[in-house]
Amino acid sequence: MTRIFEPFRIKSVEPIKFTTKTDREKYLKEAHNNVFLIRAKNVLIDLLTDSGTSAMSAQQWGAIMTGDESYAGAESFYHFEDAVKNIMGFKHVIPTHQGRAAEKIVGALFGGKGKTFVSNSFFDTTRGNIEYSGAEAVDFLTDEGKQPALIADFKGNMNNPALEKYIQERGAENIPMCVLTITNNSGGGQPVSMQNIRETSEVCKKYGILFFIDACRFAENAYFIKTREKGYENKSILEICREQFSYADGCTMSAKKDALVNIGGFICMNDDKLAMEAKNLLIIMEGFPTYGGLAGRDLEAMAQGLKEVLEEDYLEYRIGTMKYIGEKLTEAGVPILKPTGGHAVYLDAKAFMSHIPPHELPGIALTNALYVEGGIRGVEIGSLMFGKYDDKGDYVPATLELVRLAIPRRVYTQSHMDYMCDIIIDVYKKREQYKGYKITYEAPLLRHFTAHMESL
Ligand code: PM9
Repeated sequence: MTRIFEPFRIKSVEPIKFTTKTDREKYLKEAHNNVFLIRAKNVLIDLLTDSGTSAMSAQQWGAIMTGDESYAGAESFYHFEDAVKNIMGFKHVIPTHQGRAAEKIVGALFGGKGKTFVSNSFFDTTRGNIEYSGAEAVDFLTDEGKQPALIADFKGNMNNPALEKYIQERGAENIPMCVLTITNNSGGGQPVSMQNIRETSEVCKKYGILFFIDACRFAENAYFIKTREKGYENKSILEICREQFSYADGCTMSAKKDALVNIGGFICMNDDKLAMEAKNLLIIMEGFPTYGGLAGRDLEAMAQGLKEVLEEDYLEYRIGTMKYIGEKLTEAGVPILKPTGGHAVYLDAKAFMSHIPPHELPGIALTNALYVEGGIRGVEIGSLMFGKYDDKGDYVPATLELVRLAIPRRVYTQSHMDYMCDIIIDVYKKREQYKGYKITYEAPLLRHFTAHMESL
């Protein structure tokens, strides 16, 4: 692939501030060598997350002006509900202010001590909400998904034989819910096949376990099914999306991803009694069920975004962007997680910075080098994020040392992506000169957000 064709014209722009390498060295030092603590205005290309960072369309901004801000029964709610039902087909649609608020309600409804939730891979916030309820969260990712260099079509799949064996051992009565994350963010934005969705649903039905989809990137997943799974090549994205959800009892969604908005989320389900209980919790936690912690204008933006995300030109550009970056980097010998997924490119920092041992945080060395050399902000997904101390206080590194470059939707052009690849390749060529880091401050939980570090 030699060209990314952005299927839009730009109507409104945001300036990018240029900084020098000396400026960036200073900003990084002031931020204690943690890119989370840098002011966004001092970042040239911000790839910290694809969540809530989408550029909205003229139609979405137009819809925002028509938002009905009535407390109860606003028209905007019904537009939003129709848009969700059209794609997902569930009977009840409950808005929340973002994904983790939906997860909190699910955790409160179904969680509790002694219970176990199962998944292909729980995202951090989903796991956090389950564990906060007193329950535990266990992953059953397919073996293919655990091998960064292996090329396979659906590396986000659930390992259903392992799941079924676990259900038999643990007892289905202790497992209230199975959550299938599509695409699988923690596993590299890798897709889940329709066959795997169907099989997971069958396992859940057999044992009477509720089957929910974590739907954040449902349209990106559908595009992979269309282009990679036999029998789906002639189906529309909408048809594929509907089939994905037809196997589930409900879903949680962070609309900050595939609804192309800056804030929003929702829960869907078919069961009347459970939906009533969820709405009762919603009223305490988020707001009345026809706004759920959002303004009417946010509901309008979601309704419109959910239409735009189904456009094939858009999805081709979106998934094609990751492929384009992946091919450019691979050609230059840069080690990446393969194949590229739907929303991000993951650099394999263990191989990239092979001279830096895990306890000296190779992913941080790489993240910080990309910022200093080119003003690019990625995020370490390695031993800073997932490293632990065992019972004796000895350091246990993460299994993988990755740096995620999450691409915001419709924000950057091919020129930005080319610039980013040039910087990564340049850093790769002189990788031996970068040093590791040691942690000088860490919070007891989720330390990567606020840690302070020093170069070794
Ligand atoms: N994902 C991401 O950057 C937002 C930042 S979290 C530190 O990848 C899945 C699969 C997600 C996700 C957020 C959420 C939570 C649930 N499931 O951020 O609460 O990728 O809207 O969604 C982030 P909210």
